[in-house]
Amino acid sequence: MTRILLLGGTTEASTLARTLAEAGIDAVFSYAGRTARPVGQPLPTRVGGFGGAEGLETYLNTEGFTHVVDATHPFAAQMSTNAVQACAAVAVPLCAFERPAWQAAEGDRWLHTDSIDGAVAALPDAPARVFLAIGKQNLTQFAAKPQHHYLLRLVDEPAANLPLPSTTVEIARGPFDVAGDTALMRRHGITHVVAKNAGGAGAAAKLSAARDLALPVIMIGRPVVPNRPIKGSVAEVMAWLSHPAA
Ligand code: 3Y8
Ligand code: NAP
Repeated sequence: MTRILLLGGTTEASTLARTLAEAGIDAVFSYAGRTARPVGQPLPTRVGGFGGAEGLETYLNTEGFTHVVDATHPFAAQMSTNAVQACAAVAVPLCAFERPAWQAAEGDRWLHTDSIDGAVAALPDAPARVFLAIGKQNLTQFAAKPQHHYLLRLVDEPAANLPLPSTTVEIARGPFDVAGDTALMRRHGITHVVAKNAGGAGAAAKLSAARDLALPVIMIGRPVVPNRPIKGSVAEVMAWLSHPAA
């Protein structure tokens, strides 16, 4: 009997969850518990880590899952790595549901880097006004360049005080739109944008806004994760679920 563990936390995961629920397929949606009030899902939902690859292995066994779909964010490298390890150990088929990386288009002014530290290094020395749209887990590295004013977009109000001296905090969950991001960047006189190459539509608005405003974007490339089959659409995932060997 099919029973699916859906590792979520992205727009793609929410879309797949709706399809699985509508098809009446037995599935569990999983959040890490990063945000205070994650969006509700139409599937039974668990929140919190599994306790590493070993914890996930135990969970897969005790809960009798027949498939795992990793629809986490491309930067959730630890979760994806653990899923590859745990699924191999218990011989449960795994596929990723992942959106392609964004590609620079005509008129884009992207500076590519492959790490957060690379993004810090790519910022100018002269004081700038930086839209740091990478969430809150990697802010500390930017304290190396305190001369800039940072516009931070976070999902929840920051609990502790921020590691940066000059900031404006925008609390928003996304998905975002171009008009909203353009107005936001104009309002704050933004001169540079820092983004993770999340792909997908949920966070692409700031890139279109940057192009329209002729602003440079420091684009952080995706971390490497171990190989597993990658599906690019709900239909491909549903087909894989019927024949996981494919
Ligand atoms: C907890 C679930 C949906 C999901 C929406 C997508 C779209 C908006 C783009 C910007 C970039 C950022 C951040 C972002 C995006 C969607 C999607 C996506 C980027 C939620 C969610 C959870 C998280 C975790 C959160 C991280 C943070 C990253 C904010 C829910 C809203 C910046 C990544 O406060 C924290 O600790 C936040 C942590 C991981 C990255 C970071 O390092 O801080 N996402 N985001 C998931 C869980 O607990 O398992 O709360 O409802 C999901 C979404 N985030 O259903 O439509 O699919 O990409 N999320 C980045 O790309 O740089 C925002 O502001 O332009
Ligand atoms: P990560 O660094 O790859 O994972 C760190 C630990 O968090 C994992 O080892 C696991 O804990 C737990 N975890 C991560 N995703 C989980 C999930 N869906 N269900 C249960 N446990 C999970 O992950 P992250 O980058 O912090 O991302 C956390 C969540 O935010 C994910 O759902 C991801 O899809 C979402 N998200 C992340 C980003 C981003 O920029 N990283 C952007 C948008 C959304 P254990 O080791 O204890 O099992």
